[in-house]
Amino acid sequence: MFDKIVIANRGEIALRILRACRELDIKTVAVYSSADRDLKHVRLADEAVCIGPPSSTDSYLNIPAIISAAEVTDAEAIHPGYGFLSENADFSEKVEQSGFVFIGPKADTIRMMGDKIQAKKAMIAAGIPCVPGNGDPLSDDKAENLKLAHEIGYPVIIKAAGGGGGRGMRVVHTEAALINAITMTKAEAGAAFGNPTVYMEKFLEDPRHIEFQVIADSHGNAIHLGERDCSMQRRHQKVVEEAPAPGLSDEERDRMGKLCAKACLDIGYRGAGTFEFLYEKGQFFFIEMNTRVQVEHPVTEMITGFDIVKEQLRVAAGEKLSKTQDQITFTGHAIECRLNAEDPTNFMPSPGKINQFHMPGGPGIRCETHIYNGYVVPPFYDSMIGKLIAHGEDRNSAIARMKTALSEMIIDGIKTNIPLQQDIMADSAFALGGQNIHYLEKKLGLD
Ligand code: MV4
Repeated sequence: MFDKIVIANRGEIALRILRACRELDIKTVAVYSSADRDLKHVRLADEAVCIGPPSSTDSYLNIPAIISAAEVTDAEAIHPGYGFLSENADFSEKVEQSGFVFIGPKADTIRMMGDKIQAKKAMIAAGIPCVPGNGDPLSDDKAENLKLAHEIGYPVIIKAAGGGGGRGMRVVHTEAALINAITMTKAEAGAAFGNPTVYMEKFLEDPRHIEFQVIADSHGNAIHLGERDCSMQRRHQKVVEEAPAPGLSDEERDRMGKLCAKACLDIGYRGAGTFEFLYEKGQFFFIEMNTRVQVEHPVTEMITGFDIVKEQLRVAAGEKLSKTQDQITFTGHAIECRLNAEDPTNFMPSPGKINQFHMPGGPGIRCETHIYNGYVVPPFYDSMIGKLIAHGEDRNSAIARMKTALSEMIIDGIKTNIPLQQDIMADSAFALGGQNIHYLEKKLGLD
């Protein structure tokens, strides 16, 4: 196992990684921007290195500064968390070229999954069901594109190969709108991602977002940890996640999970990863693969008892997976509410000083946050300040525990989305489970 690693992130996930390191007796180096001196994990880390000014570009995205921090502290590996450099293939490559271990997949894998066309091709080859549409780059031949859209059937969606997470896509409902939509999406993709390549898919009108968690070692072993339903989202930001997905049968979980684990072996995957699917009328359609640990990983940990972050560290250090597929079991139901420093009505960020913080507790409650009394939420980064996770023997019990915990929690001094989360937990359609990706935006009157 590693002796010392650099945590190249901030906030709750940096603290989560630090805790995993402590359990495994790994020393930690926190790297932080000058706006983040008072972060909880910076205080708790064995060593801390300031890597630049507040702007992410100059600190958490500053590759030479982070690698230098690893060099001066004599660390062995770098954990990128989520966001920032976590899915940057050039970072992963430079980390490894500098003699450190990147805690994640190989640079080539990250690069392949970052190109949505290459990712789709790899998944088709691995037998993963994909959205109708061949995944070939669109040519400039208008007649050919019209023919393709006709074959797929309207509505279709034009997606940028360099996009993802909701960026660089356009829905087309009629033949008359197709050619212009392709031209526009290409131009935007070229400007935004430096790659004008686009492809065409059938547009699924009201799917759910269900994703499978996998983890693989470098000895030819891969397992799945079941799925999460992340359909409660607003503007491509997840708000509530849960596991298992309401209504999914054990047989479907087993079948899809095993297909994902097998695909990991086919593509030579290493580390934790997520296969994202759209789920409509009982069918799964692959859209993207995430090559990092995800914000919502705790709901999977709660129903499996499997520590995903510790396992990331183990497999990155060259150890074999600590469990086989047969040893993974699913118990009860877990729900995660993201906690954001924002106005719950207009979603404007609400940074500032936390005058009072009371963490909820009780059976099945887990609170992942770096905030504390007197902590000042800086204005420079994402507004997520933590996550509240509730586990129960079934979905209703998890919701009841979440409601209790939300009502106990006090975050004073800044605005938070706790009232919105309470509203969702009390929603009668949410109580039924299985709402689609448009439900929350419709409820909020944005549609
Ligand atoms: C789609 C789709 C419908 N049909 N692809 C959005 C984010 C990116 N991961 C892919 N996205 C979508 N791709 C086809 N063929 C609808 C979405 C989509 C979406 C997907 C997941 C979660 C939330 C979403 C919100 C709007 C659109």
